[in-house]
Amino acid sequence: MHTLITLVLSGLIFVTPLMAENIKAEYYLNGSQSKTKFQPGQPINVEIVLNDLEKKEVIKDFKVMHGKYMHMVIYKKDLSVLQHVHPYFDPITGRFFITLNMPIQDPDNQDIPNALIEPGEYMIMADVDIRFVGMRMFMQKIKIAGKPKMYHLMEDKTVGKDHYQKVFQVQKGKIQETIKVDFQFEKVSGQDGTLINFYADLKFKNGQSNKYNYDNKNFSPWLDAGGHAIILSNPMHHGPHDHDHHHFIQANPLMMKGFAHMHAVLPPPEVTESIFLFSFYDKNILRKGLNKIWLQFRYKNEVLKLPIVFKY
Ligand SMILES: [Cu+2]
Repeated sequence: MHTLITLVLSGLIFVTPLMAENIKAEYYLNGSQSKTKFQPGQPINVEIVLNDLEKKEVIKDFKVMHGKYMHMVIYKKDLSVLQHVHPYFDPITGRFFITLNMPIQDPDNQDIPNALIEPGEYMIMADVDIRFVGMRMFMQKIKIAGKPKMYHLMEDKTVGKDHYQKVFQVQKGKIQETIKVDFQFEKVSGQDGTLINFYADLKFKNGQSNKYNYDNKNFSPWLDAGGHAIILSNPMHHGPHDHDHHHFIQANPLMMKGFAHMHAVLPPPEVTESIFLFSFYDKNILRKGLNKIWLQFRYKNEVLKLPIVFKY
């Protein structure tokens, strides 16, 4: 079974000694707990400390998940921007930290330099796996000054039922590629939810010709997974208070409404196709209507981010 699903299930079955309500996250943005508005492109230092309110101490015992102690997703309210970064962890103080909008060479943090340059409202979601507690998510709103440009989600081109095709012109670091993504999903009903299988088939344009070929040998794992995918449901269709219910702490992050984070294995080198399978057990989590998925792969040592808007 998929790791994430296993984690959800184990989180539900075992009663953990430390309840989510007894954890308090402190977010410091440029050293302040109250300042949440910044200029576009200005360096923003994000620090997170998690407190165990029962023991009255900082939590320092985390488990590595997909190669990192913390995964951070930052998205603009209209879903036009999504950044996936990994704060650094100081085991002595228990402090997580990352500076956004700064040049950096870290291959696992390619989204840092231009993380917050567009004016608008953003949500920061930080995922951790606390030992003896489980996975938790802590959220913080942040605003980038200026007149925000709001984009409406537009469904991408369908070629069949729950089936999309999109061509991306990718220019990143040393690579310049035209990538055709064939994306489809199927729903498999279960007892207590629906298993959704998302298939992403990636082909690369062959020079000037109109041919697209598979290129399995140039994929490599990123953070212990062959592929990553993050889905956010269209927040615009729902009340602006939707997020306020989260109170910075999710009792079970994977049950968060309108959010999914999935992983896929690398297609084995002996097969010619590059089809990535992402599975998600949807217990009324994704909303009906438009959703946006960001597929992430490591290709020729660059981490690609390929977004598709689909109807769910
Ligand atoms: Cu991550």
